[in-house]
Amino acid sequence: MKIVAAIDPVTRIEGHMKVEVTIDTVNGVQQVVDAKSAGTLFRGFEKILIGRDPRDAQHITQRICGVCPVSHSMAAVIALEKAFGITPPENARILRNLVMGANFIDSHILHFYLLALPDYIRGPAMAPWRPAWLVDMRFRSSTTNRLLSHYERALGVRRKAHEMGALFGGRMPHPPTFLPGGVTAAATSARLKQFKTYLAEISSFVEDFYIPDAQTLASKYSDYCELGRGRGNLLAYGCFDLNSTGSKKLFKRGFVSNASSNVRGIISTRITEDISKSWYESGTSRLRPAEGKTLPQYPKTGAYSWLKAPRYQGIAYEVGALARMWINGEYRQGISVMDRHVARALEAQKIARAMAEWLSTVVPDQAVYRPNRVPDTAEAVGLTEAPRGALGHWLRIAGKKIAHYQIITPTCWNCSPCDDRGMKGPLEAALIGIPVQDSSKPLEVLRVVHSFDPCLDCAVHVCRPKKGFEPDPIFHPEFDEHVEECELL
Ligand code: NFE
Repeated sequence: MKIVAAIDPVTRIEGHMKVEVTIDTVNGVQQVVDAKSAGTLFRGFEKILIGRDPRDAQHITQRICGVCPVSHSMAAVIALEKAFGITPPENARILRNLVMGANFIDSHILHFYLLALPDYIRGPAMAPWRPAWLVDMRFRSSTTNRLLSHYERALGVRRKAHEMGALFGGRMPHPPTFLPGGVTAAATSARLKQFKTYLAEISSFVEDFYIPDAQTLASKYSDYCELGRGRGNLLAYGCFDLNSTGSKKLFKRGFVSNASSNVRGIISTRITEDISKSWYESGTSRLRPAEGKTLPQYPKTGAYSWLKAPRYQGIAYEVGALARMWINGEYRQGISVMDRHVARALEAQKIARAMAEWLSTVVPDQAVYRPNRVPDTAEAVGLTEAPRGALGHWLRIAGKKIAHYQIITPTCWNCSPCDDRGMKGPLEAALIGIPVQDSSKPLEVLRVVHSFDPCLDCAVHVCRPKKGFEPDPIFHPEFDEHVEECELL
């Protein structure tokens, strides 16, 4: 007998998400036979940007999310600098990389210890460990206690990663120092020295705790090295520019199909967004982001998510640390729940090591900003990576103002709904075939969801309510208390 189970809201992620699975018995094994992932709030940032000074973009877009604000700033300044026809001074390029590196490491540690690990260990009988589905907990108490002590330690390390990023970011999250032409933070010897001290301590945590813990998890739950694969299509825009034009990067750009080692180049005009199962006006499907529209339509027959469905040449791709490491040729053990965790930990190490090298190439007290002018008209795209994967900002300027802005976030790629050809999003595809012991506590489903590290804040976002507005369950049918109307619609 088929059972439909919904996890709504999915917790230990950022933002608001619902996952619905259909469970049936196939060949004697109870398993997921269908899956739908849905973003349950609307994001109106693209509309907020229209008519603004283009130099507001990096400040406004980073407010999309507190976990990957640096990447939104980075994508915005890349797009703006292309539009302005400028490049930043060397020092600025490196300082931006250092701030973004601090954010990546912080985000990966946050994800592993605070968001994913509680799916595998029995924590103390208190918040945030309860309520919990305490099934399939395999670690003995000594290992559990060790991991719990690392969880606690991770909180302090995260704080230090924030402090490290704030040295050149101004503060964290939402660093105000990025702007087209460079940064507003001086590269003083004192700050560089302080950064080095932080980095040494954080790197030790990554090498001595995070990587071994991820490997411990992967070996105890080795069946999850075979679960949650999906189609095996991976894509990355690449990031951490190693020269001023961005032609050399720490993580390169490319995509692979079906877990192959054949990395192919990306042509950004081949990216489109399908909205046939998304609450947007039907006439706006399969548009390129340079022409994309944000026109909500709710209700809409057959639609189930506020996320659009990004596709490359019509195909859905998984993005994130595993995709980056795979495309770089540095991790090709497999595509699964555990491979995502291990690749993320190894990526944190790779970034920390690169940051130590970059740090030594900053020339103290040299220029960090190049003056520039806003052009009358221009069009550009800023492609980079956020901790959760490929991030793109598409910008058009007219009359020195923003005339068009579209953002495709990593979680839109990973948690996208089905498209008009019936192709499921990467998370949905990864859920098919997952065995479920107890359909009233589908922890196995949650483990797959968490392995993608979803952030629905980035993918979708709510706006401020209209004055005197009476709530109407138009934007969120299930959660009336969250219902708000966006006056920008
Ligand atoms: Ni809100 Fe984000 C990252 C971006 S995910 S965390 O990483 O962009 O959609």
